[in-house]
Amino acid sequence: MSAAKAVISVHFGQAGIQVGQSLWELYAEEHGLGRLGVEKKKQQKHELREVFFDENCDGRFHPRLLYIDLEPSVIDFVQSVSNYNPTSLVIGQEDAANNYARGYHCTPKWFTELCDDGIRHWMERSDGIQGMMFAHSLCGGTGGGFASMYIKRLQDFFPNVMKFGFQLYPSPQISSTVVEPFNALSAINQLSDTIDVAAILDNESVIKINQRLFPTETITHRYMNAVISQFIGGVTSPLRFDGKLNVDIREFQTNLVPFSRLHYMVIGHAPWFSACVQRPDNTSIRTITSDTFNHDGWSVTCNPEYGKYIASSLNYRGIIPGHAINTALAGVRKRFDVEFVDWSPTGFKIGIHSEPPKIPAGCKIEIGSQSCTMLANHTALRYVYRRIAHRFDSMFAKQAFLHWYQGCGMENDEFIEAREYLMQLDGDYWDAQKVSISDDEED
Ligand SMILES: Nc1nc2c(ncn2[C@@H]2O[C@H](COP(=O)(O)OP(=O)(O)OP(=O)(O)O)[C@@H](O)[C@H]2O)c(=O)[nH]1
Ligand SMILES: [Mg+2]
Repeated sequence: MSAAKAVISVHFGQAGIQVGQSLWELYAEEHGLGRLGVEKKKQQKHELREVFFDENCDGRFHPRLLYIDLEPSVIDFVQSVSNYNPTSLVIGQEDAANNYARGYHCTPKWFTELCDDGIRHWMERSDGIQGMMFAHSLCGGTGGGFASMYIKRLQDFFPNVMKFGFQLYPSPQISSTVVEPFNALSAINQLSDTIDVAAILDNESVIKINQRLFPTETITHRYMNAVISQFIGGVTSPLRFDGKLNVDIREFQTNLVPFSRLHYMVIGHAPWFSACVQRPDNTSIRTITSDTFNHDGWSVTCNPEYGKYIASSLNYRGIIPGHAINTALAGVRKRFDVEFVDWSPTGFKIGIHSEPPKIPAGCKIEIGSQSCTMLANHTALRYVYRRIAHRFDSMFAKQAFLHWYQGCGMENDEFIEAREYLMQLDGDYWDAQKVSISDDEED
């Protein structure tokens, strides 16, 4: 079967694949599919199931995805519980040991060719591709190093296919390994010219949302990935369901990226509920809209008071009258922490579709019948890049850990170039923000 307007999703490394596991459970639930892609519910008229799923001749719907990891254990586990189409799995023998350079420079050719086979398989089964979506942590060797190299390769093969990344960045206070800033900084630089829109996340932000929802529980990856899936599911829902004021994948870019370098987005989402905390009485569209702009429900640690919105796209789900959204946004415009750059003052691109959000069985998050997910281009993101640069600088100045990278063929110049890119980005955000005369004395 062919699929029109297909999206191919590629998940790299442990974080990318485990997030994928939660996300595809969510997609299956939202599209009425059971285990092994068997249809539980007939496809609805407004449902664009074929965008993310491929219907096989046996009538089952297969996720149009690739799971790619340089080592087998994560995919083996995921496969033992989910039974994906084997064509979707690209498995290596040895991971990149948290080393960007090892993933980027030392991956065997046969592995890259297996990835090509996977992409080719989905390309051949589709009538047209509207885009590719990537999910990975930039902090690891596979998700940072190999993914950067491979996405650049895809850019050479398919320069006109829109590329959308969901990227996990290092958190401000917590990290699994000390070299995360080295890996992330290099990956951000390598991906800067290949990714059209990057939605960024960090685990600290995700853990804080979880801690509010489940104050007495230990927050595991499963909890974190359920929250991340709500973010990603909210962003992709206009591609998966037809609606009033629809948004397609190119429109994200057209509306949100005024200069190609500034293509990084924060995701905001509301409401967040759980069985462990009391549901607020008021879950009107006004409250949901306002909460979407509260940075404690955002995907990345970033304070909007330190910057301005360049653009934002709001995607509503559920039965919602347009005038309720207009009233809610009029209220949001008055907030002191919602300020737009003065050369782009209107700012809100709205999408609405009537399909309410869902959660897969076993997920402890609760949801209402309406939700709002925002993708926003915001100049306060410069502080995310500053944070990474600062942590990089202190280790680089001491030449700490560099021998691991040099041993895999990476030159120090590559780090220096990546560091310069972050500096340029910082300057670009400042230029985007500063137009108004009164802002002169910042920094
Ligand atoms: N949110 C989330 N983060 C994860 C998960 N697994 C790992 N991480 C984070 O991802 C970062 C490390 O990246 P990984 O994805 O484990 O590394 P990898 O891409 O497999 O690369 P190598 O193992 O080095 O080859 C750390 O910051 C972890 O905290 C997960 O399931 N969910
Ligand atoms: Mg790994």
